[in-house]
Amino acid sequence: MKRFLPLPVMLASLLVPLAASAEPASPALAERKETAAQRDARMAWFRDARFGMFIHWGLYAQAGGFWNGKPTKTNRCAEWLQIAGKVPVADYAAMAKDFNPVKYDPDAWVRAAKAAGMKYIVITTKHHEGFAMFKTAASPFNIVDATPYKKDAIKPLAEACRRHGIKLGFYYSQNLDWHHPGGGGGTWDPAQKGDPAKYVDGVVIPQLREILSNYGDISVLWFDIPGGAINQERADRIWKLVTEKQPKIIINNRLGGGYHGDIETPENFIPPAGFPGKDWESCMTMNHTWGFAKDDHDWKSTRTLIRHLADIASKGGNLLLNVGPNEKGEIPAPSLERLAEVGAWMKVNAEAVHATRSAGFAALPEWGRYTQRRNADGSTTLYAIVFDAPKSGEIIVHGLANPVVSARALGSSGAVAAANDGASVRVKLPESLKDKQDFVVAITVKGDLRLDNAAYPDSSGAIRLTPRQARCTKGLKEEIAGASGVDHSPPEQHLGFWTDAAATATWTIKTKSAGEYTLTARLGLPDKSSGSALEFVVGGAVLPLELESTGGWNNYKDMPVGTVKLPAGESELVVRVKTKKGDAPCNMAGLKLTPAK
Ligand code: FHN
Repeated sequence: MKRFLPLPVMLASLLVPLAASAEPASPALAERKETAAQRDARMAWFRDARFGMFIHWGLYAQAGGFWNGKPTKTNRCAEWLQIAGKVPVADYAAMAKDFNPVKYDPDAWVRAAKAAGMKYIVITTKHHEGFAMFKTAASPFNIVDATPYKKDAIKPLAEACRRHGIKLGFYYSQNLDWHHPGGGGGTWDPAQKGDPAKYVDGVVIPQLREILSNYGDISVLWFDIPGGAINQERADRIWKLVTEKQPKIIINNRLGGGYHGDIETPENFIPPAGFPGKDWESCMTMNHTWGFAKDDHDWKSTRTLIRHLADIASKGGNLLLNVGPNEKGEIPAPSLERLAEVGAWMKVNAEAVHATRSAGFAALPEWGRYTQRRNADGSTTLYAIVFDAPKSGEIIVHGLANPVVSARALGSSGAVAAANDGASVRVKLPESLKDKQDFVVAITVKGDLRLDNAAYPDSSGAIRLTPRQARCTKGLKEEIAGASGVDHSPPEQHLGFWTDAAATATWTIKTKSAGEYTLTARLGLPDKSSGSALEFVVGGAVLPLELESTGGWNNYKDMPVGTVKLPAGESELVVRVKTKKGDAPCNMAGLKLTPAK
C-alpha cells in the first residue's frame, strides 16, 4: 500500500547508482574533515548497536490525534495534527495549559529500551509543532514555561541514559515549525508569518546550542525535513555549531544545504540491499503514527519487528523503533509488550545482531537472513537467522566455500550438524528446531567469508538471478532507491543506467543436475524505449526478447523469454542489448528460471 505524506515531507528518494564495490564515503569524510579511520572510530558504536529507540513525545500527545472530538491526522500520523486540522497557533498552544505528564518515568523508559536490546535512544526535543520538551530561553513555548508540569523532560532522560549506559540522541525539527513566525510549513495562520532568517537565528540556533550544551554527551542529532527555512548559509552555520559543540556526534542526512551527514534514513522501509558502503538506519513505527494516537491500535506483531530487525542488521543497518508516549508520559502498553517480547528474543539471539556486520551474500536466503562476526582467532561466525525452518529440516548456505569448524543453535542444546558440500554448507537441524521459527544457527568457519554469489536453485528448484549477483560491464550498474523519507514503496532494486548498448550483465549459475527451465525477465521501460530488444545467452542458446513499454523505468513486469536448458554444474547467463531505443533499453530487476513442467 502506498502512503504519501504531504509534499514538504516527501523527500526525494534518490536513485543512487551503486558501483559493484562499496560506495566511497568521501562526502561524509570531507564534511567532517576526518580520515576513514577517524570516521570508523566515530561510527563504531553505531555500527555495533544495530538497534535503538525512537521517542516521539510532544504537546501533540495531549491531543492524541483528535481535535474538537474528531480524528485529525495527516496520513495516520498524530504528530501532524496541527497541519491536518489547520489549527490556529493560539488554539494549538492553549493545549499546553493542560499538558501535565505526571506519569513520566524516564528511568523506566530507558530500562524498557535496554531490556529490549536497544543501545541508544533518540527523542524529539522539538517537533514540527515548535513545542520544546526542554527549558529554552529562545521561546516560552516549552514544557517548563508553558505547562503545569514545569519540568524539563530531557534532563532526567539524559541522566537515566547515563545511569544505564544507553547513548542519547536528539531529534530536532530545524525547518518545519508551525508555531514560531518564519518557521517552515506554517501557511494557515497569519501568526505563522515571519522571516525564516529570524526564525533560524532566534529559535533554531539558540535551541540547538542549548540541547548540545546542557545535557552532556549527545550521540546523535536527528534533523528532519530539509529545505524550506534552511538554506545553504544557515545549514553551514548549523553544521558548524553542531560539530563544534559535539565533535563526535553522528548527524543524519536530513539537515539540508547539501550535507550528506553520516547516516541514510529510510523510513518505514528496508532497502532491498541496504546501502552498501554507507551507514544507515531504518526508522519504524510500531503502529502507523509516530506521535501518540488514541485510536491507532494497529500494532505490528512482535514477529514482524524481530524479522525487520534481522533483515536490517543483515544488510548492515540499524533499526530505530519508535514509541509514542501519551499525554500522561506513559509508553502505550502494546508498545511495552512488544519491547519486552523482542527483548526476550534478543536475550537468546543478541549475538546474531549486536556488533555483527552484513555477511555480503548477494542473494537473500529464502528461509531468513545472515549476519557475520569476525573472531579474534581469524575464524568467522556466520549467523543464519532462520525465520521459517525449511520442511526438509536442513538449511543450505549456498556459495560458502570456507571450511566448517562448528555449528550450534543459539538457545538450544540440540546438536547441529554442518558440513561442506562443494561450494555450499549443509546444516541439518536438530529435531527440536524442525518446525520452529525465528531461531539462529551460528556456523563458525575458517578465515574471512569467501562467497561465490552464484545463483543456486531454491527449495522449489527455481533459480532467481538478483541484481546484486550480476557482473556488469561499464554502462550498466546496480541502483536502488536511497529512500530517505516517508513510507512509500520505492523502486525495486535493479540494474539500470543501461546507456551503453555494448554493456552486458552476466550471472553464474550452479546446479547439481542438468535441467530445462522457463526463463522470465522482470523489466521496466518507458514508452520511448519501446522497440528495444535484448538477447539472453544461456545454455548454448540465444533467446531474443522484443520490449514494449511497461509505463516507466520502475514499473516492472515479468516478461516470458523462453525455455532454456542448463547443464549440471556451473554455467553462465549473459544479457546483452540487441536494439536500444531512447536512453536505454530498460531497467532489469532480475531474472527467474523456473523448472519446466
Ligand atoms: O514529519 C516527520 C514525521 O512526523 C516523523 O517525525 C518522521 C520520523 O522520521 N519524520 C518526518 C516524516 O518523514
